[in-house]
Amino acid sequence: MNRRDFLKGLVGTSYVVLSGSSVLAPLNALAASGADASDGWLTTGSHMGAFKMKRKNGVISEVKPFDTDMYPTDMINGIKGLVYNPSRVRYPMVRLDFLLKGHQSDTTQRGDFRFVRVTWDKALGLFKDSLDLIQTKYGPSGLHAGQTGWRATGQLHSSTSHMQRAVGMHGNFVKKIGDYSTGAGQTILPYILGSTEVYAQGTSWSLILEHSKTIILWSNDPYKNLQVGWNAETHESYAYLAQLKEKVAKGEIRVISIDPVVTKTQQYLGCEQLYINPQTDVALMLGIAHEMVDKNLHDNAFIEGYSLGFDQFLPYIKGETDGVEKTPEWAAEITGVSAEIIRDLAKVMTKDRTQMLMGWCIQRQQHGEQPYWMAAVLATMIGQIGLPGGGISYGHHYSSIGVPSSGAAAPGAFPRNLDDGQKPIFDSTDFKGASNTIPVARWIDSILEPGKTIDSNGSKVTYPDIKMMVFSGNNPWNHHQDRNRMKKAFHKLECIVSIDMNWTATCRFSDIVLPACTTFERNDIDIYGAYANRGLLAMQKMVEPLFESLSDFEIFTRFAALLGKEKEYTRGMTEHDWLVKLYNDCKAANAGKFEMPEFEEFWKAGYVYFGEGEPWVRHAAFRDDPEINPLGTPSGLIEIFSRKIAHYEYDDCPGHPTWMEKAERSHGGPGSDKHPIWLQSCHPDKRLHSQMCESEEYRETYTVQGREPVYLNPEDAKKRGIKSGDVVRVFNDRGQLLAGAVVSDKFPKGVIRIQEGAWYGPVGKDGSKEGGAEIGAICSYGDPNTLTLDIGTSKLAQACSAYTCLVDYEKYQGKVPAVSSFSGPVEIAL
Ligand SMILES: Nc1nc2c(c(=O)[nH]1)N[C@H]1C(S)=C(S)[C@@H](COP(=O)(O)OP(=O)(O)OC[C@H]3O[C@@H](n4cnc5c(=O)[nH]c(N)nc54)[C@H](O)[C@@H]3O)O[C@H]1N2
Ligand SMILES: Nc1nc2c(c(=O)[nH]1)N[C@H]1C(S)=C(S)[C@@H](COP(=O)(O)OP(=O)(O)OC[C@H]3O[C@@H](n4cnc5c(=O)[nH]c(N)nc54)[C@H](O)[C@@H]3O)O[C@H]1N2
Ligand SMILES: [Mo]
Repeated sequence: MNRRDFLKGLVGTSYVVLSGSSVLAPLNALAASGADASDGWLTTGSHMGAFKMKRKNGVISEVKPFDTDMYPTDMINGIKGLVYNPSRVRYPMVRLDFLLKGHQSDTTQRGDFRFVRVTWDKALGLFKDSLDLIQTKYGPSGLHAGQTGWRATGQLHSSTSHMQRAVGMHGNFVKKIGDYSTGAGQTILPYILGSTEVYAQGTSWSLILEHSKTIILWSNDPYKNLQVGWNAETHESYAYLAQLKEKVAKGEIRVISIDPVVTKTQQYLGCEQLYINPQTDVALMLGIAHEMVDKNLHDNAFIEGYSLGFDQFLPYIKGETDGVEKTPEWAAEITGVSAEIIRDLAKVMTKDRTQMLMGWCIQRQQHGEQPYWMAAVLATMIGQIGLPGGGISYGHHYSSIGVPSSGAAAPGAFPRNLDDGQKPIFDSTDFKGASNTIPVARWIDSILEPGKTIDSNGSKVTYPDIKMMVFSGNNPWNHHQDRNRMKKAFHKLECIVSIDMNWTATCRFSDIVLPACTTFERNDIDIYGAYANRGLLAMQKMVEPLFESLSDFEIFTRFAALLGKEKEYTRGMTEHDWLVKLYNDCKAANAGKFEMPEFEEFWKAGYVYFGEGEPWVRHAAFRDDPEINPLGTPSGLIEIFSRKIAHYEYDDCPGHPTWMEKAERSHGGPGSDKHPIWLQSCHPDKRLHSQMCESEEYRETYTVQGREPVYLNPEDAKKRGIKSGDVVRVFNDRGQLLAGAVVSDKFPKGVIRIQEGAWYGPVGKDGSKEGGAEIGAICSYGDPNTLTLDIGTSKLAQACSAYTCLVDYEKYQGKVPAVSSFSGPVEIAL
């Protein structure tokens, strides 16, 4: 029987839904079956830091912070639940209708969560068949395997690299440029300051503490956001924040948090908070600039010596170009900050040494390029760029930026791309006139409108006709905006493959789901301290992979074997060989500078320590001599006016920073008459995006009636008859969700927060999981991206605009459906 006949034979076959018990089998009992002689304390790392973990009877029994971590995150209490939780993908599974009909399946069923268990061989075979079909029928423009995200740390098991190398050995595919984090910032700042800035090492905290008199936290909550890092966090930044708190208390440093919301950092530091209407920061900055010019507070010498284009910008401030003078009164009207405070800010920021610390949230909104550009202009007008404790930083809330780097060479990683000389089986690079790279947040647009040409950072992008997607190490049904629009796009895809540890919403909307093991079920090496690069951590396997899960290395080694390319893939090395090689290469690179023991000794000790680095000032060399050390901008100077950008003639990103109204804005802005509330979907305090939402007991420490909290302003809530503990329906024309009310005076009128990363759990009108496939289905748990707007920031960056989003809410009246996010699929036996 050939495959087609086999599949045909299945159509009409009756099937049974397996009862819940098989899906929710007691996990600890299963885990305990792997009892191991080598019990004891082991070392490992993760985005949340380094830990010691105790293995008892083959099960993780205790987790405690690493010896050197003085400020461990509370999330450590959720770590065990990452391994033992009911959302784990236990074995390879295929969506029912895809198993029956392959690429002819009814794609509107996608998301109904009906899956059939298959063997690894079967699943990998179907995966390869689909890739064959796509490459044969459509070529590389039919396949997108380029999305990335917060896959577990570790230089060997980088899941995205494994997937892209293996799939790349089969054929070429569409990739992405930029990321959701800083898409607008990293695109605009190279024009203005000559580098992305967002991912650059910043002025050392010790120098900021020594020299700054004023620190502006602009849209910035470092106390919350430094809990996690791109590599295992040392959490050393918290030692500096503790010193800052002391200096604030003594009146030695004035810290002003400019934010619509009272942040965790503001509460910790006990510093000043300046409320601002959401999405209006550019207007505030323009008002401040106007006052600086008006009172001649700006540093003319610095502007002349180090920047270009101030004279082209000045007429805009003065209203000569558009008839609107950007006075403090004008800004007050838009921002809700009084003209008096704006005048005072101009004085304060120019009086003493002022360090501006920008968060990333304000560039994840429409025209997100503008606040970053205008902040650079303000810093230029202040004239302290390149001085210790002065100027501007775009990263001190992220991954140990500001903690001096040790200067040691970091270890390499398992290769993402093919080795020199290797060729894919399907070697075509014919993208049929479409682009092979698209802006990261525009992939849904591309699926919906193939062939459309858009502007993007000075060039044109033509959307490829994507028919298949492969996801590993990222969770697009968390990270992307507008779920109902995503459903429409997914109806157009023929095949979706996901590799994950958990039944994320992305797996739910996939056709083939492959179980990866967690980072605690394999060996790896991590960089300890991200930007600080304090040393190397041994990530020692705690327990054997649960159920039928495999490491990403193993999954794609098996996949490569199917392609007849196993040796090419692994270079003939085992996982252990790779670990030793990565370590030894790093040892060789550091020879004579940093002593590293032999691999075995390192592995036994659990870590190598490189020591501390030297304090450092960002942009100091440029300040010292801008001719010898020019910035990477076209002129080598700070570009207040960019000829290059002006030349693009974009209506939504002109040649100098500009205040532009948003598509949706609260507090009297567009759309607020219909949906008056601004939804901010900030990064979660007790999760890493969607990761750790699956950690059951820990989740229960913050949920309300089992649902994600929605933080509400007391007056707004009262008006709607809502109190803490109620179930609330939040809605707009794009979607609806249920969440649990937490009424808090930290949130101003017209503002609510639902943290991103809340697992999408759609249910039908009857409350069923299967009904979650429907467009318009309500989210039973509270994923804010059910509601967010899916547009590019501008023609320049085309980045994510999740924070341009208006909603309304009410007390939920109907029968409250069960949360459908965490219990795995509806398992079907054929
Ligand atoms: N509304 C709104 N949306 C946002 C944001 C926002 O602020 N508001 N923020 C945006 C930002 S800045 C970001 S960075 C993104 C984050 O978006 P993502 O990075 O996509 O989010 P994560 O939830 O971290 O997804 C990582 C996935 O990888 C899986 N994973 C982890 N380790 C491994 C592994 O070893 N192997 C495999 N195969 N899988 C693994 C995890 O289980 C998880 O499902 O979200 C973006 N979306
Ligand atoms: N605990 C934890 N930490 C994390 C992450 C996580 O998932 N969990 N994710 C990491 C990642 S990938 C990223 S990209 C970073 C994200 O870093 P950011 O994007 O900087 O973080 P957020 O906490 O989302 O937003 C910071 C602040 O911006 C404010 N804000 C929002 N809109 C506006 C506005 O219009 N004007 C002003 N003035 N303020 C505004 C919010 O109220 C919030 O207090 O965090 C990193 N750190
Ligand atoms: Mo991010």
